[in-house]
Amino acid sequence: QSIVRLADYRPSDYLIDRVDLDVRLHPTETRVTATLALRPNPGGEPGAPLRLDGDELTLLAIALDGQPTGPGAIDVTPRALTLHQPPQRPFVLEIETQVNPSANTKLMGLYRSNGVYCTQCEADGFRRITYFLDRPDVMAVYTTRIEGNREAAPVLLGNGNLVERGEAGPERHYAVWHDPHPKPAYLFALVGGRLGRVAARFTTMEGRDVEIAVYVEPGKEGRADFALDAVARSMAWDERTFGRAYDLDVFNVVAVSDFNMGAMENKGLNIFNDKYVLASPDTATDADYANIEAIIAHEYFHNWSGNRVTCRDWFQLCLKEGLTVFRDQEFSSDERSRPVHRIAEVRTLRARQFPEDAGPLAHPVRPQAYREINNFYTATVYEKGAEIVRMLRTLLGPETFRRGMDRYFSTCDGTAATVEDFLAAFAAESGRDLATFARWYAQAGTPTVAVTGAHDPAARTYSLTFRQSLPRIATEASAAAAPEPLVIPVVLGLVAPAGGAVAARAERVRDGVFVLDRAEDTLVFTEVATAPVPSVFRGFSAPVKVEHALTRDERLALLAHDSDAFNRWQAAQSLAMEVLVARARAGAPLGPEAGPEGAGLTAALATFLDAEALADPAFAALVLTLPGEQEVAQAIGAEVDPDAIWRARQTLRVQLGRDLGSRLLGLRDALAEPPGAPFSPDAASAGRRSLRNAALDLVAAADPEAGIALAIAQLDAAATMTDRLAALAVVSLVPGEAREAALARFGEAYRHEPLVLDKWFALQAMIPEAGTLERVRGLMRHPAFSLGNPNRVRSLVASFSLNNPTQFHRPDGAGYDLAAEVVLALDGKNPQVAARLLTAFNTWRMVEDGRRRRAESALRRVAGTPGLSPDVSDIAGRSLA
Ligand code: BAL
Ligand code: ZN
Repeated sequence: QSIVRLADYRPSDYLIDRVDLDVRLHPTETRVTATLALRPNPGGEPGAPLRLDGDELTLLAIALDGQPTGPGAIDVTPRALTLHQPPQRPFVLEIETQVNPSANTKLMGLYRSNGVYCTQCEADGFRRITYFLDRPDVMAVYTTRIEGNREAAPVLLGNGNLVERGEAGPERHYAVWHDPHPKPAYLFALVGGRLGRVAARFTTMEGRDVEIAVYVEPGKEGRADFALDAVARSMAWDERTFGRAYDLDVFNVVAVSDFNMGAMENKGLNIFNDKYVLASPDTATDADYANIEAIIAHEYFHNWSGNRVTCRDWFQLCLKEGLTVFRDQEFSSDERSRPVHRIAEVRTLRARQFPEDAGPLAHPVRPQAYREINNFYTATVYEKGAEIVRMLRTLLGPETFRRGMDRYFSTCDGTAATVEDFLAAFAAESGRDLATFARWYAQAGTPTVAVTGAHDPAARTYSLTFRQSLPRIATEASAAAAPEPLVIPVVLGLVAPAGGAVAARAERVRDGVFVLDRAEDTLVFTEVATAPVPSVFRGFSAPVKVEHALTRDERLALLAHDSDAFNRWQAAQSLAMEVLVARARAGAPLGPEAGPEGAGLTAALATFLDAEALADPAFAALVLTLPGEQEVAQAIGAEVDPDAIWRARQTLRVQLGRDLGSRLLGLRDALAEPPGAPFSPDAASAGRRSLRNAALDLVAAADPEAGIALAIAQLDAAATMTDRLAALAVVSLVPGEAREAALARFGEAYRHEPLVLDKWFALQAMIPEAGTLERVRGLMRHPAFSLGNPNRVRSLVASFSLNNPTQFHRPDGAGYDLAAEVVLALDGKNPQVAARLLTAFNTWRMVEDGRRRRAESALRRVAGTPGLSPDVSDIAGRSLA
């Protein structure tokens, strides 16, 4: 497995201007004729051989300018077709290949999902359809003729606009699609199958009449309306917010049930994991609705940030992904509640990206080298990539940022761009040198910023000193270089301990932003008569760990009085984190009391709930939610005992439930939906449900008997999947017959609903009890489970490995063994999903010695297995390095 380095980038020696594809769909013998209009690239090496990528293709025929190629003119290996002496003028290659969609378990290239033909080409799946220059800087105009059986594939979809359709013999028909926008091969897509459809029309700000359609399994059309509406809202938002209009006459979304990713932004033909399309109150939770809306928006927004402007090479993946995550986060914030969404974003970042950045798989947002690009669709590229764009907006201000975006889109439209092109647009609009800011793209690891404050009553000044430190991280591309200081925007303010803002001034704070761009810096506020409480990194203005030694009273003041909702939430989290870390470090047993600090927290939460819970239930639910076990593990950092963390968290949950119990029950009643109230997935309704269910969860932690009775009543009466699943989650934490009966009833009720069974699998896989491992093994034999379906694997095995720390990290190593066994069983079928599962071992070096040795031995067993895929061998190798 060879290493690919950014430093070795060279333009392609040849370009492809036009691609005419003729795809004759057949379950096992699909034939693809590709007619490629090629020419030497003036920027390439004259006379170089033409090497086309291929993967698991059967070559049937090849012709150069209409003539068969002579003996010795080409070489064909499993991974390439080489034309030794290509003409040094424009020429046409016609290549006929055969593929077997039914045998394609990797779900890359052309495959069948529940009988529907579909494709996935990012990053390098197009080479599994035909031989091609499968790299994103080769952009061509595609015309695709798709032919299929009329009964099995009445719907035939391609990129672009439909230009022709007709009969192709007694049983077959065809459709021709033309996409006028040049695109890289990774954005190619086709679909053929029996599908239901919902559709609407959207008129763009440029006056284009667009037909939007969502295709789903027949009979599930009623579950596609929310996704359809989300497409229209996304189109309108991108026009309003970024001035970007859609550019084809149709926009199609197709939901399939076997999909490696969440969704894919193919030009004009987005293909989705059906989990992120199908929604009904009975089958989807509020979280599902929010995810569907966000992912529909994300894929749609790629039409500009990804498709119209694409990436020069895969090292630039963050250019489209980080930017598009930022755009979808902004969309969700505008459509829902901005502070609540920001907290959700940060929780995801801390739960997924921070551990990645602290473990053996750490890499810069723009990696310098890779062995397998599929392993770089990571939280770092996506989520930290989005944080970089957000920081840029904070540093430049919203107006300059928007002008920079306009310039980026207009100067790079139709090109395959780089991070440098992106930053150049903002540098040009702002007149600022962004070279130092660019370090965010190059340096791995989460920075820590230590903050100390000092009040000088005589001088009436308040000074804040910031000290940034960065981990030194070696990657495959480079030894650990000494990291250089980053440009860190600190949004901040001063809060009076009894409430109200402090009207202090500091010269270097502009619009509430201080820019920390050296290792250490001190900011001085003047006219500060009494000691304030500093509120720093408001809105989580930079993806850093903040070490801020505030007293408990200062944190309580922020929780009560900060004008920044994020920092109010953060104050509650920090108070809880101190309790959790102290108890976990001490290895404290399960107990009724989390100590005096816990009591202080519950008292503050009582005041908060009384004053504000009913006004903003979604925010209140987040304030009540304790930091997750993985986040506590990160805070402890080394020699982690996951059982001690679970006990600490459980003890504090019990204390919150007990001390706040009557309030929580009161809120639950006050927020109850009137019987027969119509369902709405909007943020306000979802927020009420989330607080009711957070309340139930804590009440049940303190009093399992009462909790399970309430939960079973809720389970029976629930009108939504949100309430039903939340109740089942509460029941699942209390061992006994009631739990088993409730689980069995739920499994039986939804036995024909795979996406609901996924929730049921996940919930059981996350039970923090010793019996869970056997339960997971048992569920792997459930008729609805299949290693062939990525959603099933993620629900059951990934939920166990990634979201059940006490059981994955069982002291006897059986959790590691299970994960390793599934990785190996899956690798031959679907290496991408297997490799993703193996990343569960990312934190193995952090756990205490006994577990660490067992995790290492499971990892070594995987790494030493002959015939591993490049995907799994890459993750195993880097995890052990
Ligand atoms: N491009 C892969 C799926 C996504 O991030 O949109
Ligand atoms: Zn994306």
